[in-house]
Amino acid sequence: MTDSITIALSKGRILEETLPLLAEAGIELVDDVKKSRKLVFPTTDPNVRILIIRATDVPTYVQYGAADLGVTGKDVLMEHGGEGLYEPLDLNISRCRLMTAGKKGEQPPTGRIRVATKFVNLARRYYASQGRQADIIKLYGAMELAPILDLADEIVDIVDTGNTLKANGLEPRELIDYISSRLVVNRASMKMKHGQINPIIEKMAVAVERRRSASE
Ligand code: PRT
Ligand code: MG
Repeated sequence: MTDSITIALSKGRILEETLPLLAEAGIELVDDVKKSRKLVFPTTDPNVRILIIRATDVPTYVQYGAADLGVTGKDVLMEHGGEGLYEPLDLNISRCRLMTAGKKGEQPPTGRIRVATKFVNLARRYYASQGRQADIIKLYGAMELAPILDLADEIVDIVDTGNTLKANGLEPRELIDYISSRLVVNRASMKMKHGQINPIIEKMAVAVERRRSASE
């Protein structure tokens, strides 16, 4: 029996960098996602469909089995907590760093610190691990504004080139972690649909490894 497989992806860099890897596993989109308002897309494999959802929703869809597989940033995964998920493969794509940042040339306060971020769980754990008392302020975007407007002493955000911080008068402080996107699999699907999911993981792993050695 062949089960149907649902893969959750998000628009933007993750979609763009994941599609070539899926293609090597024989899974390609039939429609042009950019021109469509649909959220569910068929692929060249009649048993596989792709969902396009918000990046932060990907672990949730996979956790509850609404999708069998998903691709998500390690940052999003750390914030979600990873409950109900296997993380079998580092895809080595959408790489960046998770950092604290503050106003350029300014020292962080020695006592209690106010931190603005969209990664509230992750930030709470990080400051606790450093033995620092932190008040975490949840924002949904434009974190860079918070220190400038004295909403917070520091932010926790993704940094790639550092240009966004710089353009807003901020500078990176501490590295929390190196980030890349991961393949995640629903725990029950991994058991029940093993025969279909395993070959996808293996073929994607081969594609990732080939890229890694080509870039050395
Ligand atoms: O955009 P949306 O709100 O829909 O969701 P999202 O921001 O979670 O999704 P998306 O597609 O922007 O990012 C998906 C994943 O890509 C993230 O979860 C990260 O794991 C990874 N990634 C890699 C990045 C970046 N690089 C990145 N540069 N995610 C975000 N950025 C943003 C960052 O937030 C900051 O505003 O780019 C800015 C920093 O870039 P530099 O080059 O100026 O430092
Ligand atoms: Mg974004």
